[in-house]
Amino acid sequence: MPVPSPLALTLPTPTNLVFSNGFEGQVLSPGPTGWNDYHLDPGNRLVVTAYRVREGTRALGVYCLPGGGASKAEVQRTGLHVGQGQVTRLEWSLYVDGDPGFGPFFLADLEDTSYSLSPGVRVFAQTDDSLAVELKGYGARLEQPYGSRVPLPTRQWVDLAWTFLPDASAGWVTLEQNGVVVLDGALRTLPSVGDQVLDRLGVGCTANSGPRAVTMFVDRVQLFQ
Ligand SMILES: [Ca+2]
Repeated sequence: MPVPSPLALTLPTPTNLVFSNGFEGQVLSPGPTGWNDYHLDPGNRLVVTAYRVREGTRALGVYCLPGGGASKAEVQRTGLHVGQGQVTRLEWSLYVDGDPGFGPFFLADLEDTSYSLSPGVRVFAQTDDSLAVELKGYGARLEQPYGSRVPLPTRQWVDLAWTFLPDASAGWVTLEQNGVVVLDGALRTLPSVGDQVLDRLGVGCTANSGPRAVTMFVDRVQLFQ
């Protein structure tokens, strides 16, 4: 399997922590560190568990049935403000407890809830399990180049860091997988010109478009600006 050399990041790394949750305390809470909403479709499950943990004593367990773009099991943080030019970085860890070949599977998104269908940016595993980023509804997608794609490994914890410059015309995205830069390129990252603000973070199974049910674990979620 080809493994690309680490690249120099082209975006600055924001260090102001605006949200942090590792599923240790009261998970759903209106306070500054809690998840304040969730989306759970019938048959799917969200549980706080000590079974697999990246950090601390608890993590989020996610079970998500396949269902095109309609099957979700995610926790959400609303009331965020990710606007034009505000470089934003999401760090989180996940463990896909199953065989390779689970994609397409959507792992995290930041959306504008003030518009119909909540347009926004999202990280997903493609059919070959390599990670990509797209602007939902606009056909804008940044993929790893063929020949050097690094699949998201399964049955192990993976640390992800997604940094992006929100911009309706000149956006930029980097994605690090276990410290290796797997995406670094231009991508439109805001739905339209103007005062568009991405206000809701979702992590977990933000959509299972793959061939089978997926069990995964999520921990150590941090958002920087
Ligand atoms: Ca934890």
